[in-house]
Amino acid sequence: MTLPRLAALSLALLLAAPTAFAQFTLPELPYPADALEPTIDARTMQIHHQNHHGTQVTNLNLQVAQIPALAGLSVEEILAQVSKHPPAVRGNAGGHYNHTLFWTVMAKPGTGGEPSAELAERITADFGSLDAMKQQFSQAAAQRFGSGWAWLIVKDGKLAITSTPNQDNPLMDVAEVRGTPVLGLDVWEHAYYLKYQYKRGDYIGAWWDVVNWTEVSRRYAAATAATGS
Ligand code: MN3
Repeated sequence: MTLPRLAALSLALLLAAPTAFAQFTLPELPYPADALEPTIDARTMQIHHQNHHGTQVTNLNLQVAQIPALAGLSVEEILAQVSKHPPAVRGNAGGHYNHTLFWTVMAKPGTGGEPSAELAERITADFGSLDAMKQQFSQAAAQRFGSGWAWLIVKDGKLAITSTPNQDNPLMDVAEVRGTPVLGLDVWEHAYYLKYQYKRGDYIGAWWDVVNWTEVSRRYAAATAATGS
């Protein structure tokens, strides 16, 4: 290879390097991949994080490179106007937001704490009790047909439970019920199939052991402060 050609190739590689100027990056898991065992096995966490979420981040950056209107926007800003963009933006921006939240609202069994006083009070006011909220949330997760998510959201200063198909979420302008998620559960088969196979209900029931209530409480406080309610 001649020197000018080598230089041209190097320049092309430099310009094409997706990591150099990536708008979005795959966050590290906030704990080791085996931290959620026995509820969620390490292999599921590794594949889920590196391959599923990782691919969504890569594909979201490819979309951003092709659509100038997305440059410099946060993922939340993209979700708020997602109806204006191709389905690939909806799936990948949704997937990136959803998984980023999902990793943070889980913790090693026995370390997730309890809902803050403010959150506990709101849960009692809106659902009657924590157990009643869990039951309603679990039902939403179990009844989501096919792939999707269950959510606990702040909407007009109150808590509500909803579910979305695919990688949709309540921040999207296309969502049936809109609000700010404080807790989300991935019920795609890739989230549980290695350990639970077809038994989604067992996965949902076990999952409460790894909920990080400290983080859910922090998100609740942020969501209510942001809406002034
Ligand atoms: Mn997933």
